[in-house]
Amino acid sequence: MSDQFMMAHQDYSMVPEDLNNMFEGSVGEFSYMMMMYSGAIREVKTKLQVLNDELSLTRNRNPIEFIETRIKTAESIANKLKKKEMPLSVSSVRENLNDVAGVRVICAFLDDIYQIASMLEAQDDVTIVKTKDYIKKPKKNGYRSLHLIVEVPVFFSNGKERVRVEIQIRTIAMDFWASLEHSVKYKKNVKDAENIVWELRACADVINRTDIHMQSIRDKIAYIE
Ligand code: 0O2
Repeated sequence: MSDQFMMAHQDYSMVPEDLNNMFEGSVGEFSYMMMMYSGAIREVKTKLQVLNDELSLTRNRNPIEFIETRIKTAESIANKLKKKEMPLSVSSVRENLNDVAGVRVICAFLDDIYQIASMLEAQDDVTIVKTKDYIKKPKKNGYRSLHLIVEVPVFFSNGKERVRVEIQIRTIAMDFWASLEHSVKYKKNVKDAENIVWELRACADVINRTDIHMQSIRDKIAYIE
């Protein structure tokens, strides 16, 4: 596994024993917040699965290859808040972090990414908080992906909460690249690091051209179907 994303849900009740030293407030409050994020992930995942099922029936193809989810660990939440020089409290997490709940959607083709994004945007209980299009405007290192920060309602016994989720949508090829790049980033003492950065950048360009080419082949096939 390359990063914290995985197929199954993490247990949100698993919080470190020294949590009290990391965050203001009780462990109960923190666990409740994590449970809310977990609920939001389920809501988003279900929405995506329903869309995929519908397109499978109406267009005879599945735009989504697979979906991964992850909840940031308490430790990485604390690290991110410290880096941003924000207070370490439950309210600060909710106000200042957009990616505690993460959903990654892997598609075969470029068009699928934008189709999934626009279908989600059209749902009236989904609020788009922010869009970062790293496909149209890739990062310097070659990273490509469409990021949506959304807010979805999660229903509890005493009412509903609007909870933020970061959705990363990318092709299989972009995902392959990002996994390797992520693992390099977190490895210490990588030999010839400068050259690896250059090589990854070159691979990102090849992958981009291949994604565009694959899309054009698919369009030709779809035309004669
Ligand atoms: P992890 O381990 O995946 O959780 P923000 O304050 O939210 O605007 P942030 O968090 O830098 O700023 O937002 P951005 O740029 O949208 O990045 C969020 C996530 O996208 C990252 O989370 C990564 O998962 C992924 N990502 C962004 N840039 C890169 C990159 O250059 N390479 C790879 N492999 N992934 C990237 P985390 O918290 O960094 O990591």
